[in-house]
Amino acid sequence: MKIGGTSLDPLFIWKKKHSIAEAVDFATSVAATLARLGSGGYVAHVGKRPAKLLELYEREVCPFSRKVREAMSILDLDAIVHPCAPEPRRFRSVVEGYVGKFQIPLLVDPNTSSTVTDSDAIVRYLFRQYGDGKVPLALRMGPLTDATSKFATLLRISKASESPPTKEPDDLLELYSYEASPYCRLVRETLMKWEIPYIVHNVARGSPKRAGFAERTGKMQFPYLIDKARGIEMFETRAIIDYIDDHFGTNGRLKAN
Ligand SMILES: N[C@@H](CCC(=O)N[C@@H](CS)C(=O)NCC(=O)O)C(=O)O
Repeated sequence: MKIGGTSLDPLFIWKKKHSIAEAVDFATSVAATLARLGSGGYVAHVGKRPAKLLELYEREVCPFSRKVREAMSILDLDAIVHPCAPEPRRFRSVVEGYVGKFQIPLLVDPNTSSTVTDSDAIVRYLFRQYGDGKVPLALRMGPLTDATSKFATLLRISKASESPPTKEPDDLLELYSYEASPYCRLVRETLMKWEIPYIVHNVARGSPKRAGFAERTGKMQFPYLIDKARGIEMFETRAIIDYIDDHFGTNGRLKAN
């Protein structure tokens, strides 16, 4: 079943008469992408593909996690994402088990039995393992990379406040997304808020996955959410956020006991 599905329109928030707060929310998401000069918007250097899905423990409002997400978009890598809210509950002990303390981003690569911490080390690892070894300029400018990533994160700091308890969902959602998309960011922030793990299919411009996606869904528009357990597939950022809130948030099925 498909829900949502009007064509991509940058003014959809206005046209659907959502609040000014939502329009500002979208504007700061655009600004966050611009602050990083669109890094994570285009695929490059696609190398060896991992046979098993990578696993990433991260936080949408973490400047170091952002660098890793950009790298994964550039390398067209899919992953199981374990989003950790600002007050992490669900994955805190898992990360502590791997690292010895809570620190994100954390990459677990079952293909090489590697566990990598520290964003720069993870970025280098990903380009070495799944690219041509060359880290793009936007991700290897040291303090400047960190400063712009922190600025982009600051623009979205309003998303760093809430961390409500939820129950673990039964099945992994799947999200077609890429780091530089201001629309996709809003959905990922919602998944972070509820700490809902999901499979991310990164589909930045130039992704070899895009042709198959358009053939399957009838158009090229992201984000796109798949909830296999409920037979749901949907376009449209606002519809996806409402769906996640309704089915997985504390107002929905995952309401904490
Ligand atoms: N040098 C590390 C720094 C990572 C870092 O400081 N991560 C923060 C989140 S942005 C963290 O894990 N803080 C612990 C916490 O949130 O409890 C890197 O580049 O990955």
